[in-house]
Amino acid sequence: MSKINEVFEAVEKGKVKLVPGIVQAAIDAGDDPQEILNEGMIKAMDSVGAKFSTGEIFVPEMLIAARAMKGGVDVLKPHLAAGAAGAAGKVIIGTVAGDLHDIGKNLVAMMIESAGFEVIDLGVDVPKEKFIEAVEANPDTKIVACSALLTTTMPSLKETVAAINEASFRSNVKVMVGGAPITQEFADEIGADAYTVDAASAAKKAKELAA
Ligand code: B1M
Repeated sequence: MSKINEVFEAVEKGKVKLVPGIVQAAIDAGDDPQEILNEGMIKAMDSVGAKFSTGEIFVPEMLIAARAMKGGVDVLKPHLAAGAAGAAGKVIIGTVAGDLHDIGKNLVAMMIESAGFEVIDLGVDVPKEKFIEAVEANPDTKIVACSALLTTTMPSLKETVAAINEASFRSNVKVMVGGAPITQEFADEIGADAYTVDAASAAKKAKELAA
């Protein structure tokens, strides 16, 4: 019997210690790893977000759920990612300044890595200057990928893309953006080369852009 509901509940309730074992049990029971991620973990985080919006839970609970999800992703990683590391080129990724959300960014990094890229992850709350410096230090970079999860950090994403668009290396790199509040329209408006809705489509798009 599918164990995806158990994954959902354990992540939603922030059962940090239990999640890795439950995810492993789901894999052992034959559940599809992509489904464990989408239907178990990401849906649980959506539920956590909805409960936060209605004041049912607060930041500490969101943080614990995030920790629980990370433990589950660690177990899933070898089952989701399987690529020839580095062969497709270099990608620099980070969550923009002012934004501390990293689960989506980490999933994008993981999927891009599994598509054969070498990923340099700058982490969260990354100032635009740090993106620029990272590309300058890695002139063979093919893609800069920026994540933003808050409506309040959309301006920060805009500034980051503007800085990259003004940099001397601009014609050598492609800029990808994403995150829950981002849309294709916003990506076009700020001058990014590509927007994708999730980690799997980000990896697919990265392949196309680097070809
Ligand atoms: Co925050 N948070 N949070 N939070 N948090 C959201 C985003 C929110 C929607 C919750 C809500 O109110 N419903 C809301 C934003 C509202 C808005 O802006 N419209 C919110 C808020 C308000 C806040 C604070 C302001 C709360 C406060 O302090 N009062 C605060 C801000 C802190 C800051 O960043 N400066 C805050 C803090 C936090 C925690 C630190 C507690 C924690 C993050 C921990 C961590 O990441 N290590 C947290 C969490 C866990 C969430 C929710 C519940 C879950 C986020 C998540 O990991 N989702 C979130 C609600 C929600 O998302 N439903 C919420 C799962 C993840 C897989 O999805 O990140 O969307 P996501 O990534 C997706 C796609 O977006 C896409 O691919 C991924 C899936 O494949 N994607 C890309 C992401 N980046 C991409 C890049 C690409 C392409 C695709 O190309 C480059």
